[in-house]
Amino acid sequence: MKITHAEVILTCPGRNFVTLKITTDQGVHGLGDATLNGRELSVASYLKDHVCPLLIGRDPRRIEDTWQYLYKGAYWRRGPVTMSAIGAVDMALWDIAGKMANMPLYQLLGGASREHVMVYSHATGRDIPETLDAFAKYQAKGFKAIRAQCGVPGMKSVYGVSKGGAYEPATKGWPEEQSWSTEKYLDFAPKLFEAIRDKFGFDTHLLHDVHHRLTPIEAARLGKSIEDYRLFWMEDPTPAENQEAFRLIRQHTVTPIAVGEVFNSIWDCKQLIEEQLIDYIRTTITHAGGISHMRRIADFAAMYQVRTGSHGPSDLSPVCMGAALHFDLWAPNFGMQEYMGYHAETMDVFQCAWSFHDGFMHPGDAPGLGVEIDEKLAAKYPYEPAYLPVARLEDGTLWNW
Ligand code: GCO
Ligand code: MG
Repeated sequence: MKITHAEVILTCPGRNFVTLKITTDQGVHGLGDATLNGRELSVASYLKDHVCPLLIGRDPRRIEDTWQYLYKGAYWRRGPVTMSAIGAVDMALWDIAGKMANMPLYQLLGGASREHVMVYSHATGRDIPETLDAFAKYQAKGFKAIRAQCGVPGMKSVYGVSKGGAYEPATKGWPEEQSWSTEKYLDFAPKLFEAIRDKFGFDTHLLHDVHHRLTPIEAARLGKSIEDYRLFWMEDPTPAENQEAFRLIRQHTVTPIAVGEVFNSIWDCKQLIEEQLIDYIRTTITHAGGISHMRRIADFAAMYQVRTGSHGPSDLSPVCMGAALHFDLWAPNFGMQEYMGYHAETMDVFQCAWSFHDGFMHPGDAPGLGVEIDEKLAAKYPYEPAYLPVARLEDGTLWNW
């Protein structure tokens, strides 16, 4: 059996997505998501110019060997571009394997470890009353876990808060400039969680994303000051390049910590997991080398009682979401899956076998990933350049967005 075609599909149904389609001489095809928000064309080129030619003629069943070939064989290892490209190839090959076996991916991985997968969505508002309304709306939809993000008094725009409609951080044209004040945020954040717990009690899991904005000692102070509100997790409290920094946060607070959406290999997670400095690892199928590599990360994390909490924003395509749900259903140490939902145009282009019911999702039982793309419709939405914002302190210093 041989791979005969490997092509990259760029489409913008509501936002940009990069999809890899691999076809075999048996006529079976597989899909992989290679979307890297704001840097889409770099992965598309890495695939088109350097990876797709190498796939032609290879046996699609040799998933592990292909992974090693693309990882070790490139000489230049790791990084979001390389690992997203490898991730897309890996996903597409698992999709083909599932279709050949006539089995959904989760069955190939070892079968379901649970009935369904708990997902969280985003409640956002410009102020506390609006955020409380959004929280109630997600509860009414059945969500058992909700992330809350809110505008901060005195700050013009805040990460995670929509300007009307669904939250989408990337903007067409040049990167948007946002301003950030740690002091204003730290004074305000505990009030938001207090209001949510006062109004809704403790039955719904409450999550929050700090989005890399604090220093370690500030993160420690935040974690400590919100312990009574029992967050499910406090995400990315400080940038995680310097992993020792998390020792300091841990010394001060028992608020659980989730990190890793920007990580792309097991090496990025190693110290945080080994030293039990985090509780949830946020790596995703697309950005962390596909299903084969994510399985290694999950198994390693399980040794330290760290659970998975995969990144699932609307800037990862439904192909990634499909793969993630199969993975989540299997992973013995699954913790939580993010699910923001998608634009209607996106869901017209991608047909998905997954389902949502009462706060939980299931990948469905279609063979492979259970996600297909309507290529004709995709072609009607050409790629549109878009960037993520940048953040500056109030004096103009560039900060972590
Ligand atoms: C999350 C993330 C996203 C990212 C986005 C960047 O927790 O969902 O932080 O909102 O900012 O994926 O492309
Ligand atoms: Mg995040």
